[in-house]
Amino acid sequence: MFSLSKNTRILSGLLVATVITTSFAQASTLRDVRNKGFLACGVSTGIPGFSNPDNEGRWSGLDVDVCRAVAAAVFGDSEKVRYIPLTPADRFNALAVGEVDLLSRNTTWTHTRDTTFGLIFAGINFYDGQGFMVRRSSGIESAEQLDGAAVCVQGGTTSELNLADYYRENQLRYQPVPFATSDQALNGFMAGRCNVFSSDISQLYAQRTRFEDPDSVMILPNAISKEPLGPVVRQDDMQWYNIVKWTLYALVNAEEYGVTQDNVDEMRDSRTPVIQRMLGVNADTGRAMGLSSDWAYQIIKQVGNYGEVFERHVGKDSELGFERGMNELWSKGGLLYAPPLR
Ligand SMILES: N[C@@H](CCC(=O)N[C@@H](CS)C(=O)NCC(=O)O)C(=O)O
Repeated sequence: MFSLSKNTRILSGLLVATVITTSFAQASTLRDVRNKGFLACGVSTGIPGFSNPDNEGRWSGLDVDVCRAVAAAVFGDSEKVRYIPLTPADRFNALAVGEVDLLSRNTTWTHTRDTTFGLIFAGINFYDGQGFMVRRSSGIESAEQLDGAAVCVQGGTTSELNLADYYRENQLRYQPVPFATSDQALNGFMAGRCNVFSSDISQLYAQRTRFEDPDSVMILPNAISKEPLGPVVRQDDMQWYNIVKWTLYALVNAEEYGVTQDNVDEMRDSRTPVIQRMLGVNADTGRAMGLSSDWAYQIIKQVGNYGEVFERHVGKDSELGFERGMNELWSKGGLLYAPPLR
């Protein structure tokens, strides 16, 4: 029989061995990203306002700005991003196997995705819900009239799963018509393969801009689910998780403290301690994450604060025309609440 002390020695030896192996095995996405010189960011195959390429293949949108903000924090250069378009069905595997360093693509945070894929959500950059789009000529005005409808939807999404819940709960019948990409789903709807197109409401508004006559379709007032959308990383790298999480918080905190792309240089002279800390004046909030002290300054200078990003891509003067609603700061009645940078 082992004596207690021998047992303890063995245990502590095991513990040291485990610590050593795990620290050797510890993933460093930050190091890998810096070595290759760019951030591989997984985006959608094309959703206006969120992640969408122009005719020259330049990507823009609310989700793209999360990629750009992370690159600004990591490299001091928001341009060092390679965008990898991913369908809903491919996105999680692409992240899990390391094809992308970050998934930033209208992806709903759910329990299954957070706990069973080896992945973790770093936060929420858009609060959404699932809705329905119909042709105006259909005469349908509310979701309750959708009994027996053929519903175009993308496979591998929460939209597909929520539909099943919604119809079961309301004891209605429906015929799902699944598609792999948003283009295919939209074309299916346009070609009359279904009566309804169901997806996150933000994406329905985005898709509506692609109709020759956007007024020929309408989005029903019902929201049948909660869709908190946000960026996702691999679960094995807490440093990288913190970098992405605090990049989101920096965007939100900057808005809360009135720091904008235009005034960020003047704000370096601000006497407000929280702003000084945020911009790396007299404080270094970067070092513990492996970043330089001006990481948040670079985000704001190159990308802007959350409000600026929102207005630029999806706000009331953009093609999508959204009010801030739930995506407003907590101090103005919305849900955005970033922990303090200290
Ligand atoms: N938020 C939902 C739905 C996301 C989703 O992929 N929606 C479609 C709706 S149009 C889309 O973005 N497609 C873009 C693409 O296929 O690249 C989820 O995470 O499952």
